[in-house]
Amino acid sequence: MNRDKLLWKLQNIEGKGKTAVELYHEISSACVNEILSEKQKAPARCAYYFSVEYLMGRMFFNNLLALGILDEAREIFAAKGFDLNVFEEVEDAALGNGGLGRLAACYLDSAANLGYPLYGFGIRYKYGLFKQKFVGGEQVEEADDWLKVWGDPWSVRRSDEKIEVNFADMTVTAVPYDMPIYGRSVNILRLFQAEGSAEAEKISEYLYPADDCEEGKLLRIRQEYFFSAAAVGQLVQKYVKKYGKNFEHFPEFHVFQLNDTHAVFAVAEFLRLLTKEYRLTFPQAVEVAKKTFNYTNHTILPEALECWDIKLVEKILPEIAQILTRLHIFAGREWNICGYPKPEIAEMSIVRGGKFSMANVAVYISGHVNGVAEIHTKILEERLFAAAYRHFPEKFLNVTNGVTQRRWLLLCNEELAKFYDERLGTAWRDDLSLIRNINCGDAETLSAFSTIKAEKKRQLAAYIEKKEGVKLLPDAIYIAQVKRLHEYKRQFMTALAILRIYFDLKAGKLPDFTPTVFIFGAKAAGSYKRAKEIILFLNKIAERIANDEDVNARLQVVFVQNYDVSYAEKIVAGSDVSLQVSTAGFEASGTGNMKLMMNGAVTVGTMDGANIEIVEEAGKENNYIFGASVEEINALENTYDPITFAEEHPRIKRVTDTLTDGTFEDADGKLKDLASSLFKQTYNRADHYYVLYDLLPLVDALLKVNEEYKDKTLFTKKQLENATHSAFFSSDRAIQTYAEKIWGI
Ligand code: 26Q
Repeated sequence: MNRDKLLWKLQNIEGKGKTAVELYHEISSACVNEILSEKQKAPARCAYYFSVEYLMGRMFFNNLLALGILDEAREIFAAKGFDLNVFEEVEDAALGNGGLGRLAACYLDSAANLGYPLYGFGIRYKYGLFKQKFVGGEQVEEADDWLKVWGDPWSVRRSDEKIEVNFADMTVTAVPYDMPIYGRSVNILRLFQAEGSAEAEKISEYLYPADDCEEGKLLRIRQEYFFSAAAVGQLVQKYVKKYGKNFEHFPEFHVFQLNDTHAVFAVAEFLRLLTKEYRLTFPQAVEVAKKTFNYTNHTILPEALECWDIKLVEKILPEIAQILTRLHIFAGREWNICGYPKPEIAEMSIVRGGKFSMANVAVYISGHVNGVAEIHTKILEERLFAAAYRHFPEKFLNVTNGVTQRRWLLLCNEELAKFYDERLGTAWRDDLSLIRNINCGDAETLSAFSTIKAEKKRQLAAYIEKKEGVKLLPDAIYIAQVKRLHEYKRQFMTALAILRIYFDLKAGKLPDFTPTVFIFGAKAAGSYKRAKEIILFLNKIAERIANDEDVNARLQVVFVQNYDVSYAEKIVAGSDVSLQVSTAGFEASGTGNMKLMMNGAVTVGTMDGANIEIVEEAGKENNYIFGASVEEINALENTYDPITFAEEHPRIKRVTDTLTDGTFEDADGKLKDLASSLFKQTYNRADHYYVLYDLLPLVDALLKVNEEYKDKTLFTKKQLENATHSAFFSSDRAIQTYAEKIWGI
């Protein structure tokens, strides 16, 4: 990339008389053209990432930063009387729900920066994740028409590379939109748009707004097959053109990574093409596939494990259903010959109870299967895929997640980046492990860090005031719980803990309480009733506390609307404390925990997901671990009775009673329903996620933070220890691991 030429081009963009949208397009297009003008030599072996979600966030600032022209561009346009910050209004590219989609975005960023050839495939949704508003404390969803105002100048439509995808009842054209990812190498994220009949176009209209699946949905199957088949079709076509029909060498040039089971139809399509179009025998095709595919699991929630009704698949994809059935028989025969016990074969089977188990397809075909944190991988090996692990232990490995320090530090906290620059030079930007060399015991260093944290808190408060119209308490501890809304993530438990603190404050039992602000951000899937009730409950608590003169100078709750990547950038930089309180064994990894840590928040968390590795890196003494471990939870399973438990703990009962005793207005019984999730068997057992069991330990942990925060130097040191020990959680490290251990690129 010719930086001077690009800057010169920007210099020559006429500012006068142009709208912000016009300028946005001119600047973005100049960058894209410059990036693409660079001729890339195609590497022999490439990795391909198959993901139904990419949560890219705002592209503009990140790309200018990657190009190394962000500061200059700001100056150039300031001189023309135009403030680039206007582009903070540009919509996020929110083509994902949460962790899994954002991880894909971080990985693309890291791969390009490290110069690894990693190409992404996915869907170009017309509408991204819904926009969220609160009306009377309740979540209201609105369509995310992200292209309407600002368009998408960071992508290039490639009509010349379109490809047809066939369903039994229609043919759909998949038109690629290529988004260059700039770094040491220029990689491409290729998102397919569905075109053709009105029915066909529906396929790429909406992102499924749930991060779990309750039942098989026809449109979801169409989406998954649509992009998987388009991607596989193109790669196979290109290979045949270049190397002919001998597929023996295909795995030398290609390695596929399945981001969860959402693209497992790619396996079936690959087998279909090789056997039906290129005349390989079925065993030959399976052999090639086994050398090509790899699978990452991101969840062990039973309701999120994809199992598609065979009848449903047969209806719209008869050939694919046939191939999966054949694979089922083929694998079964293989396992039988090896003499594996019947129950274990049943456990690993592709067809189970009239459904295709997509996870079992993935595990069978993949050369490598990985979990996303140590404890999660262990759970996969011991529970979810125990039989497969027993017979194919060599397939399994752990790759703990990571996040890109470019967006989650350089971009969102330039003050902290400068702090490192001044003390370490700039080499840490590409090798984050160097930040460990900061001396956390040095008084001047601590004071500088504390000044930065105070400034980021001030910026966050200003932003929240602008967006929500709420003035945050100054000089308070900022505690953030920001993530998708899910029962297992236990925002509900935090709500009850806040009520506990509220009652104690009111009763004068906490005379030395340091003012505290709880910041929540979360979207609930539109159909997830219970999650929406938790949002309502938290908003009611926020209102109650705000209106209570006894406590509102010391305690505050704010639930921000429309939490997204751009909001996250502000919150992770401006928080003191990171709440990661999932029921042990349920959060595969978490990545928000890493972003907050990188910006110097201490963790109040359970021994779950990557929290365990976070405290290993930064020290247990610098964080606040509480609650039941996986082993304890497992042991409780048959004995835990939340009703008795609450009766035995009046401090718990006092707060759960507020759901039913008229403390809060509840004409439509939503809070009553929440209470029943704790005390009655509903779709889960009573208090399935051990909210009450871990509640008082959470309150204690929060009060410990509150006490220790008073020693400013000590607390700042804890924060800095966390920030400077976050290098392991860089997605650069994660991508290096994938590249070396799985992809061989
Ligand atoms: C499946 C079928 C039908 C409709 C939707 C889905 C679906 C969609 C999204 C199922 C799951 C997801 C997303 C899962 C997810 O985001 N998991 C998170 O992945 C992160 C990255 O590895 C982890 O850090 C989190 O712990 C994990 O919850």
